[in-house]
Amino acid sequence: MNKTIISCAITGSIHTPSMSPHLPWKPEGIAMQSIDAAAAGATILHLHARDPDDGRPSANADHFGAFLPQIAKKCDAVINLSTGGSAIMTLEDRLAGPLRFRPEMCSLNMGTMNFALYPMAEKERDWLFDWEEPFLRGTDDLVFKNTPRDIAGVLKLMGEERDARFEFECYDIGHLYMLRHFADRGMIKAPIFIQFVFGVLGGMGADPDTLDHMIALARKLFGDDVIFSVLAAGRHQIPMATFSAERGGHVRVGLEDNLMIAKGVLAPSNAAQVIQIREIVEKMGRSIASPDDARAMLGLKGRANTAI
Ligand code: KMH
Ligand code: ZN
Repeated sequence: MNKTIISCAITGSIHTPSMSPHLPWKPEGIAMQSIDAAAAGATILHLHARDPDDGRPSANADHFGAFLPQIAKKCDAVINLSTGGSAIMTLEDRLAGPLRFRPEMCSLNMGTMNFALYPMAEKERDWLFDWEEPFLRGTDDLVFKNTPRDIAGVLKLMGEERDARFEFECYDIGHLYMLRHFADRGMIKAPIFIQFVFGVLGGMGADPDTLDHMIALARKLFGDDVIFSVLAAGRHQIPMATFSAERGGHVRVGLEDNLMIAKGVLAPSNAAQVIQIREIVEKMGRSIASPDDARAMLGLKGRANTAI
């Protein structure tokens, strides 16, 4: 199918409220920006929760519940809930929202790793909330824990028992081999949707040669079962997404991964980034996958089978 899936990651757990006034962290803002991103062409909405009082990363199911019904009412985009949450959370915490809402998709991070955000604390800023600077600085000694037992647990609870399909987040070569290991254990259904993640300090750097290697390796390990997409942090977001689309892959944008729209210019919204990549993809002669196209391509169970 000559169609490109645009995922949009609306808020995440990396950036903090002081970094951009456009980063949505209140439930109304997360809902509004999600609906607008879908209207702009986002096929999949990748969602994290935030504490409505101060924007800190949250995995509280009630915090998800404060925006998911509004989104579901106003758009048909595929809702993909993070099981990565934030590296400061336990896996049990991270699963609260996905367990309650049984989404069509959820993310699954394929390895334990460093997830270092502390360079972002170096920029001079007026911090809006007390938690932000220590949160970022503390990531110099933080492990993002995704052991084989953790991964197996998510596959069982969300995949086997709740029929969700996955955005397999692979930040390194070893993560592809871990994915192969779980395929060999019979725990993964094809098609396998891999999100190559570039530019996180602790994972692979944003380099087109590395992307080519990852694509070749994924095809070697999974053959035709693989469908790949690319996200890259910060200024690499659009260039790496473009490389992905040029290679027949899919793309992810959104303020979770990048706050800018051009050098030195904050993105006014998630939708603005969706429009930016959409125009690039359409100029290549590709069209954007609708949510139902993505459901067919990825074998999703459908919105009606969720608890959203
Ligand atoms: N923010 C991305 C680099 C997840 O939600 O499971 C990683 C991510 C993880 O999206
Ligand atoms: Zn995420």
